[in-house]
Amino acid sequence: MQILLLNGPNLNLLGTREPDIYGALTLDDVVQRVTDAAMVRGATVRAVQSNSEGALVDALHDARTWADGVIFNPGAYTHTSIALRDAIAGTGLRVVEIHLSNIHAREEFRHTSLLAPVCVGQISGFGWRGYLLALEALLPE
Ligand code: CA2
Repeated sequence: MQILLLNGPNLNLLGTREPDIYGALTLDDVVQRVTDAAMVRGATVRAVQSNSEGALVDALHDARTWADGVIFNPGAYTHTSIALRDAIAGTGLRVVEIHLSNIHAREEFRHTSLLAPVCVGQISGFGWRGYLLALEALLPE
């Protein structure tokens, strides 16, 4: 199993600010923990982070050729991006949408995900452990 771990805008700042909302781990820490957990299960992880919508679309297109599943935190593009929705639907990839914070308990504009309807499922509010839950959801029983 090969997994794309895809993170969107501002998630490169993890661990530097707002630890009460997003936790104290850096993105590198999160990637390492997911990579370690995947290795135990015989899976490999390739991590990509971008602040650009188009680069995230490109990463999804590229993953079509090699990934068995995608763990995707689209950041604020969750709430705005028809392009990312079309990319997920168009590639047919199995994508789990993940959020560190509980987007449904925050501002109204975060309650809607344009991507969730084309994802396998959504995990929200469990901090960095949500990435491990997403991994588990993608791996075979
Ligand atoms: O809860 C999540 O994982 C979000 O995807 C994070 C996004 C937010 O726009 C979504 O509504 C929910 C924001 C990521 C910002 O990350 C930062 C991390 C540390 C410091 C500043 C920003």
